[in-house]
Amino acid sequence: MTQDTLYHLAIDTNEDLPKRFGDIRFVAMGGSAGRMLAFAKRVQNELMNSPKANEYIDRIEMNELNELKNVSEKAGRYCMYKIGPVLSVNHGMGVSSLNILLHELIKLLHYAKCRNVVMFRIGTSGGLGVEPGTVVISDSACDELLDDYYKLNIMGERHWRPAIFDRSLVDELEQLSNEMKRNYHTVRGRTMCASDFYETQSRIDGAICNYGINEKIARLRHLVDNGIRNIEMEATAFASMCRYTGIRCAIVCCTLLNRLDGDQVNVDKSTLESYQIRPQELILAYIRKHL
Ligand code: R2B
Ligand code: URA
Repeated sequence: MTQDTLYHLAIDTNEDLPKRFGDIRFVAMGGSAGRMLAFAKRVQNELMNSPKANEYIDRIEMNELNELKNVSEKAGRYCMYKIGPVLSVNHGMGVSSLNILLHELIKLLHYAKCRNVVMFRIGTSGGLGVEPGTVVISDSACDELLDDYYKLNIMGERHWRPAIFDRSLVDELEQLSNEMKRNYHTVRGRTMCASDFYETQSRIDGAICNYGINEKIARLRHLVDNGIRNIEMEATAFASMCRYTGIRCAIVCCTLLNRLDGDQVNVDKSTLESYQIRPQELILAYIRKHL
């Protein structure tokens, strides 16, 4: 389009997008705004300590207070930071929120004439049969019916779009994580994308629940038997939208609990923070390697 408003990002094509965003090579996203600001600061620190710091310094968007600038602040929906070749942005919770962001982000990258961009989701999830704090690198994504597709109703018709990840990227992340010094497990596995946090994730602690604990455990074991290692709420949309538009992508999530042991997320704040840093460390290692 010759004129386009990326409404939820508060960006439009009236400005020189190739000049401002044309150097983007890595996009990292995760649900929470705070986590993506924290990641942006880690990237800033990494770039400022790299041999090419001089090159990057003018490519980091700062506000009047000399802090990282939320370039989408005016829209009041997502927080987005530009740190040299890296965009760090939060996608909110669930497929619908992620879908809106991806449409506008992919258009932004197109208008800015970016090439060979890699996208990551660094998220949280519920683990299945893994110790809390384990990191899962998704090698496939399915919905609650165990179909490896993102299903969309478009123009009155059901569309099934394959939710497939780039195998070479998954292999590389697995290899990188094996080389990292760490005191937690990292596994590769299938990720189930649910459309809510409670009933479609087989929880029994929601406001509405029509099954008991035995049915819940049987269901979760069935998921484990089908290779599923974690449950979250964005994977099928992320994998399929990136694949459809030719963008390499990967999802790395920490697990906050083992769902076979319970439903409540009640880890203390510092433990939670230490878990959430784990996927960030891996993606930062990838970016460092490819800078
Ligand atoms: C993981 O955590 C969020 C729900 O708590 C959701 O965005 C997801 O995928
Ligand atoms: N996010 C989810 O979607 N599920 C969990 O159990 C934990 C985090």
